[in-house]
Amino acid sequence: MSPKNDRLKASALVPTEMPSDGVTELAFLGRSNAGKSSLINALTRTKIAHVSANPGKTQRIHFYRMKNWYLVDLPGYGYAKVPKSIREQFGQAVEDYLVSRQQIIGGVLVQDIRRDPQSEEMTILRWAYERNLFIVIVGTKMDRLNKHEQQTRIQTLQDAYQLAIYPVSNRTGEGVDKLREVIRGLGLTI
Ligand SMILES: Nc1nc2c(ncn2[C@@H]2O[C@H](COP(=O)(O)OP(=O)(O)OP(=O)(O)O)[C@@H](O)[C@H]2O)c(=O)[nH]1
Ligand SMILES: [Mg+2]
Repeated sequence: MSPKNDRLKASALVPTEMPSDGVTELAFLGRSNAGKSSLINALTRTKIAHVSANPGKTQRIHFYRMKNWYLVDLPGYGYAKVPKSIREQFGQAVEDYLVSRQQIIGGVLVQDIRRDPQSEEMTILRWAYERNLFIVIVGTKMDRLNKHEQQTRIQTLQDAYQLAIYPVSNRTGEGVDKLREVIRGLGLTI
């Protein structure tokens, strides 16, 4: 195993492949290509998560070992070029994980700041609310917009989600410190 992956505890599709030590988990989820893996690397100041120009790359649930928790990188959904049968398998894996995993305390819903939420995002919020999970919404790729567009998009997404949006750029690092503080506020060391 390469050194950059020494924090990878498990790569799973079904519960039997997931860690069974009961350690708290915080999951990163969102549409394929939204910037989940890039955000994980920016937050952890590592290159643990694989970033690719080809969407749909993260095809299993990855558990990364942090000090007192597991950071969970869920497969991105909604990428049309991934065959339908495989897409459904990922979707099912994400749903099963969110609906039944006991160790999870919350999710970081990663969303390209330029896109509007769709039914998948609203479904994820509903699953989270049903279980009283903590949810933080992160708007990525802020560097792609000018200042005026940034303000407009943040407001639009806040109205759509009825939640605060944490804007970030994984490229410039803008907003990443603030999000790290939110995670620390959950008692998770990062
Ligand atoms: N400009 C810019 N590009 C970004 C940002 N975050 C991610 N990207 C780019 O967006 C593409 C997808 O990023 P990933 O981090 O692999 O996205 P992902 O959500 O993990 O994608 P899947 O694993 O396919 O679900 C890559 O080309 C990244 O370099 C950002 O904040 N700004
Ligand atoms: Mg990824």
